[in-house]
Amino acid sequence: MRDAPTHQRLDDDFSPRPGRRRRRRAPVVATALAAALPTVGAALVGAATLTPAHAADPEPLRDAAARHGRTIGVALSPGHLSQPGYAAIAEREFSLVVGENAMKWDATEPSRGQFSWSQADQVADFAETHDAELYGHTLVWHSQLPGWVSSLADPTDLRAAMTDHIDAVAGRYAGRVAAWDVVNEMWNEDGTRRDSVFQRVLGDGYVADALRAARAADPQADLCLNDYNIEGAGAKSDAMYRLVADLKADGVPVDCVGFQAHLIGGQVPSTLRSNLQRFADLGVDVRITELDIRVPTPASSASLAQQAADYRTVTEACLAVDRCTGITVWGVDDGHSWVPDVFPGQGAALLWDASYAPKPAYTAFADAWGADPGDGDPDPTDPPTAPPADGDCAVTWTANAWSTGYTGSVTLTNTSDAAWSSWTLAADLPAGQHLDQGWSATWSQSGTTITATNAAWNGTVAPGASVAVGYNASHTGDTSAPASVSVNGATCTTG
Ligand code: 9MR
Repeated sequence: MRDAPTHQRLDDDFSPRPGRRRRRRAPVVATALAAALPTVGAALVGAATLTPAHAADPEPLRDAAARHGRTIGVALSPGHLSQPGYAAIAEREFSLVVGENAMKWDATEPSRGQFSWSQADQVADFAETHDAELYGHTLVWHSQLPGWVSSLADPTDLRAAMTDHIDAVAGRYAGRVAAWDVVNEMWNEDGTRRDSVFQRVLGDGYVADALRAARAADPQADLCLNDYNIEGAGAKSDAMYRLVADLKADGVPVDCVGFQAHLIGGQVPSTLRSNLQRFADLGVDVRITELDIRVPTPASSASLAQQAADYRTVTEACLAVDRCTGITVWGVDDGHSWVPDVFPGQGAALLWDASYAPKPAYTAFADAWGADPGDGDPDPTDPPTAPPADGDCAVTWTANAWSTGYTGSVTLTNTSDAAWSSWTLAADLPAGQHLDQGWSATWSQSGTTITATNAAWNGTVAPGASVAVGYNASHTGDTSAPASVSVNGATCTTG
């Protein structure tokens, strides 16, 4: 979203426009939460099992980035949100969301004038629900382009198709999108223009036309040009640099350049920082827009260590450039990455592995952003955490039984005023019941007592939020629910 400039922009001829919002978040600071917490009294029990946020879970990446006035983004595929591990990371960690495919031409206008918004709307809604910026990707690109566009040969017709598309897509999300990749991947490696239908039929000027059309459709969004292999100095990067300089000199609206950064482990360009800086010095924002760092698979611990160092290097380069608005990673986890499909034998390119476990790359990335690792070291800025009180949780417990067994479904709701950063449920099973196996938590039984401790992806439960878990058990006739259930040592209300 275009904002009041924190730097002297060279594009003052385009400003001010109404309705600009600040892009950068206010830094996160310790709040008056401590004062709002209830007085600790005799009714509070079980302090030992409720861990303060800094002692259990690492700080969300987005909060660390906010302290730098930047965002950490993710490429989201809404179809994957049904997987709890994917959704939990996407919801918790990122302050910017871009559709991995949802806003591309083939997804939004598969036939001329016939628009399809369901995927794109899901991404936009996800961003809003989770207080993340929405980044638009992409309006004009040679790939994922429907055949009806590629076959247009008349310049007037193609220009109309392009501007109509921009008008419809950028217009629909106007006011919601912080920045658009208006033109994507326009360059060959040698710095000549890629031979797309737009280039062939419309010539060099299609880029300026697209930018102007985007500005008309959404006057608030920042307008970016985006490409890969422009992260370091070289012919392709030089071509983009000259184009941006020329566009600005000609008064064409361009606000930002996206550096995709689909990198190879051990090969972060040494000129990354200086290259970002020279673009910033043209008066545009810069961003790492599609970061992933691929390694040979199966990944060795040495390659994952190198990858971790690379994620740190990229972060440090962005942080060293004042106009670098942040970093977007191109996917949540290694199980949902484009890389192995396109580069067989390579992959493991993201921060979480295919089981949603954080990788060394995550640890290095989080550390480079200054995130509190949640290792229990006291953080003087953390507010004190109150121990849980009876009634701070609510539980529903149902059994779907057959003659000798049943499936138990348990929903825990945090009815307290403070988020849980981890949770342990404890209950006594009625006589004759025995736990066989459970899911969405680590389950165990000792005597009649069963305990379930959160999985890696569902430990954080906001006030008012719920988490569902389940288990299978045997029984000898009594399938009733436990008489009493506690979470983190506090007795829950049941119902
Ligand atoms: O990650 C995207 C993948 O799911 C698609 O199949 C692919 C189609 O071209 O596009 C991928 O995303 C690309 C992005 O839109 C532009 N830069 C390169 C990305 C990786 O190919």
